[in-house]
Amino acid sequence: MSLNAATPGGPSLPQRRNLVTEIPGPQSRGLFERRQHSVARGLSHVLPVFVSAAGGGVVVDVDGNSLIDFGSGIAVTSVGNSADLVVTRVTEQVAQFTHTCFMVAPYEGYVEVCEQLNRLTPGDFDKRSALFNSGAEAVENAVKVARHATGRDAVVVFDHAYHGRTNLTMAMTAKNMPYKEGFGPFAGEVYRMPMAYPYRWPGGPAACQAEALDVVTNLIHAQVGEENVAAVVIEPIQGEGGFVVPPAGFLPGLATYCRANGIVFIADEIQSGFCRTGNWFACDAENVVPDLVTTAKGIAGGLPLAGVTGRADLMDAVHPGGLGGTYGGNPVACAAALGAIETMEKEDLVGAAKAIENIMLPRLRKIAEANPVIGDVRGRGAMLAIELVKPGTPDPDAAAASKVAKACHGNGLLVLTCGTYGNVLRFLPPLVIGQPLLDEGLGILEDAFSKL
Ligand code: PLZ
Repeated sequence: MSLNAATPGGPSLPQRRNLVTEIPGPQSRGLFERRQHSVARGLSHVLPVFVSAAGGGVVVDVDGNSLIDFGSGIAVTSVGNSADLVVTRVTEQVAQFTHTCFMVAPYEGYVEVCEQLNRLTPGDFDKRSALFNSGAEAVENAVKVARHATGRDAVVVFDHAYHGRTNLTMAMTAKNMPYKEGFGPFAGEVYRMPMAYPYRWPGGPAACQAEALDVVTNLIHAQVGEENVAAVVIEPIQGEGGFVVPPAGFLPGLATYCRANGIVFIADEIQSGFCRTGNWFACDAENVVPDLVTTAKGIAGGLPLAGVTGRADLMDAVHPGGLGGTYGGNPVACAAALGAIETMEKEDLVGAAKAIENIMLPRLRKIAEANPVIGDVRGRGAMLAIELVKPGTPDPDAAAASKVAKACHGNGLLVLTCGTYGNVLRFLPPLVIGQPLLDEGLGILEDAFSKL
C-alpha cells in the first residue's frame, strides 16, 4: 500500500518505516520552496519533510515516506499523534463551542484540567492551577506568582537552562545562539548558577554529587542574598541544554534549601513531565515536591496548552484579574488534555516510558562502547541522550552529532539534537511506540555511527 496525503493519521497508521523517495522527496522540496517565499527565515527545521499524517511511532510525509519518530514534536505527542481519545474529545468539543475566553465566561473543561493537574503533580497539599498557551507563558506566570507571593525580585536559574523565547524566559535561558543573539536587552534580576552536570563537573561525577549544592547555595548567598530571591527555577532533567540529569540528592537538597529560605522552588517540567521520564513528573523519582510546577508539551497530545500548578497559598496570593490571557486554557486544548491524561492512565504510559528505557539504554550503552566519539549516555525513561565528543577528550563534537542525525534522517529515523554545544543526540519517542520500531530505529542509529 502506498501512503498518500489522504491517508488518515492516528494509531491505525501502519507502524513501519517505508521510504519511497529520497529524503526530502520532491513534494516536500516543492513545499519547501513555497515556504522560502512565505515564511520567515528565523524559523528553522530539523528535517524539511512536510507531514501529511502521523500516529503511533511514525510520521508520514507528503511523498508517502513513513519515518520512525524519535522526537514526538519535541516531547509533545507522548500519547502518539491523533490519539483516539484526544481526537474524540476534541471533535466533540469543537462541535459544541470553540472559545468563550475563560475570563469572560468559564467552562467545565478548564476546571477539570486544573483538578487533574492538582491531583497528578507532586505533593498532597491543597493546590491551585492556571492554564496558558505555551511553556514560556507558563514559566513567565510561575515567576509572576512567586514574585507577587514573596514580594522579592530575584530569579535564580542554571547553566544550560532552557525556559522559552519570550523576553523574561530568554533572560532565563542560558544559550545565546540561536535563542538570544540580537534579541536583548533582556529582563533583569535573573541570576545564573552552575548546573550540577555530572559529565562536565570539574573533578567528575562524584565531585559533582558532593559539591554542586554547596557551590550553588554559596553563590546565591554571596551574589544575590537569599532574602532577595523570589524563586529558584530548574528543569529536573534539562531539555534543550542537553538532557542533563543532576546527581541524586541535588534536587531534594535544593528544594530543602529553598524551603528554609522562603524561596519558591519552581520545577519546569515542561519537557520532562507527563510520563516522559518513567514517572508522572521527573521530580517524583526523588520524591521532590516543588512549590510550583510548570507543564506544557505532553499535557495535551499536541494541542497548545500549558499550566502552572502549586501551593494554594502561593497561587492565590495573586489578586483576581492578575493572571489570564485571551486563549489560555482554550476549551479545545482542555478537551485534548483530558483525552491525553485518560490515555496515559489507561495505557500505563509511565510503565511504557520505563519499558522504552529498558530497551534503549542498554543498546545506547553498547553503541557507546563501540564508538569513542560518545562521551556520555544519560537520561531516564523515554528522555534519553548521548553526548558526542572528540574521542578521549571532553571536547564537544557538534559536527559528529549533526552528521549522525543527518544520516538517520536520510534513512527514515527522525532524531533531534540539543545541548549548549549542539553535540547531544536526544531520543524522545512517543510513549506508544512499539518495540519493533524502537529496535529498527536503534539499528539505524548504530549504522550511522559505524559510518561516521
Ligand atoms: N521549558 C523545559 O523544554 C520548550 C523549545 C523549542 P514553549 N522546549 C522546546 C524551540 O526551539 O523553541 C520548553 C522547555 C522547557 C520551557 C519551554 C518553552 O515552551 O511551549 O516552546 O514556549
